[in-house]
This record gives sequence, C-alpha cells and structure tokens, in this order.
Amino acid sequence: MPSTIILDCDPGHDDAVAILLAAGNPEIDLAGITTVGGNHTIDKVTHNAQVIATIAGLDVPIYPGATRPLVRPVEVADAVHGDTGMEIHNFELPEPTVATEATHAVDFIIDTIMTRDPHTVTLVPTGPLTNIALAVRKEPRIAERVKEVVLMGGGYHVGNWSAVAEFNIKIDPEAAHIVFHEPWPLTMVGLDLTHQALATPAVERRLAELGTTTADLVVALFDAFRTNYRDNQGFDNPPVHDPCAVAYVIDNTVMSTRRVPLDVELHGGITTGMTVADFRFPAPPDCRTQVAVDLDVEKFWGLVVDAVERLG
Ligand SMILES: [Ca+2]
Repeated sequence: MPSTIILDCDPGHDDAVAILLAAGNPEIDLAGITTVGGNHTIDKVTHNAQVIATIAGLDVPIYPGATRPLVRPVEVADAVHGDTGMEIHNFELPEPTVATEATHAVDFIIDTIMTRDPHTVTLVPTGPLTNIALAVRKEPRIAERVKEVVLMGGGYHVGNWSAVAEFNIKIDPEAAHIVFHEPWPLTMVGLDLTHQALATPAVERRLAELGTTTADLVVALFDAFRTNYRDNQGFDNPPVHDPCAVAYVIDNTVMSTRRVPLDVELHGGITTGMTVADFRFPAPPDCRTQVAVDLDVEKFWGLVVDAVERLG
C-alpha cells in the first residue's frame, strides 16, 4: 500500500525535487501539494509548484496556503533561491498549464485527514510550518487522526539562517512551536541530516544521462542552487534538503533516527528559531518526537534518480 502524503512546500529548488520524488515514486500517493509563503512570497512559490507540475506532467491538485508567518513579517530567502524563488539558468521554464484549486491549503489538509481513514495520511512539510499550525488550531482532531508528521526543518547542532536556527523554523518559530507541541508523531529531518544530501557533479551526471526533460530540469536546478549556495552559504555542493523528508516516508531505512524530546526557542536574544533537542537522558516512553541522524547517501540518490526517470 502506498503511503498517502500531503506535501506542504515553498518551491524552492529543493522543494521542486521533493515534489518530483513524491510524484515519481510508486510507494507514495501524493494527495495534494499545498503551498506556503517561505523561500519566496506565496504567489511566487505557488507559481513554481504549478511550473514543476506542468513540466513533469503531474495530475496533482495544488492548494495555495498562508501568505505570511503567524506573528512575524514576511522574510524570503532570495539570496539562496533568487528573485523568482526558483532561479534557474539553461532551462526555459514554461508558463504553467496546471491551475490551482480554490480551496485554501489549510482546509484541504483538514478535509483530507478527517475524511480519509484514521492514521493513513502523512503530512510532509518542507517550508515554514504556518499552514500546519493553522490547520491543527482550526481542527485539533487532526493531531490524533494523522499518521505522522515528517518535516524538513530545524537541526539539533547547526543552523543556516542564524548560527543555530534553520530557515523554515526561523521565519515562523511560533508556527513551529505549535507543531512541535502537538501529540502527533513527529520526525524532524533537519540540517544535521540534509547536509549529507549533497548534489555533487557525480549525482548530476547520473541525472543528465537520463536524457529526459524532467532530468534536465533537475540538473539545471542543481546548477543554479550550487552557485547560490556557494556564494551565500559557503558550500561546494548544495544540500538538497526537502526530498530527504519524502525519502524517509518512502523507505525509513534511508536514514537513522533517534527519539529525543524537541522544543523551539521563541524568545532568545540570538537563538530565536533554534530547535532544541534534549539528549541528556534516554527519551521517555511517551516521547513522540525523533530526529534524523545519518543518511544512506547512495540509497537516497537512487530514489531520486529512479523517480525522475519514471516521470520521463
Ligand atoms: Ca522548502
């Protein structure tokens, strides 16, 4: 039985790859794509989701969501993702032929979880957690009814938007605080893990050899992402964060995990948005949270390449 997921994202170069991995892997039933303001404004990231769906020929509904963080002002990552939110060179992006749905992302999330069988829908957020927080505040029963939340965000040792905070959590820490404190099982696929998922030239060559339009798109995304990540984050090769969360849902042996209590700093002088993992003691029996630790790099890229190949 494939795993049913809702991919809540802010494309975003790595979100685009997460969409393609979810759509191209037979173990995933992608019920819908919901978008959230994050890497860029809601209009731009939603447009980018439509563009990806158009290029890959996806038959997946797209639901626009929150326009801004719960409390804080809009803050985008244009230094990393460019003026469009998905800057790309050497590939002409088409005007999308895939429309968006009229239903708000938050209502789609609630309706899907409440109408499907209990514990069959997994939420996979790869942007700020605004939509997820709004959904569980509007319909608290989704916390007991969802299968699990597998999110890309945070980190227990490193940050990227500050010394200790990761972008998705940093720009809407109040939303993250809500999500981390609900009683659903939660896996945090943070920077500790995703910094192992580097798009190396060898990975690009494997994709380029596929010779398909979707593969060419991914290669161009990686090229642009590499330049931006080198200039702004000091990486030789860009970490492709978001598909790691999807990969965990496909095959949880793709990474090791450790159960640990998690919390989010809201009031730090220099640590706001830090995800704090308490490793001092063995996790208590009722601990619902875990962090991703080590990635099986070969297995991960195998899943990505396979999905891109299937999409053609
Ligand atoms: Ca993202």
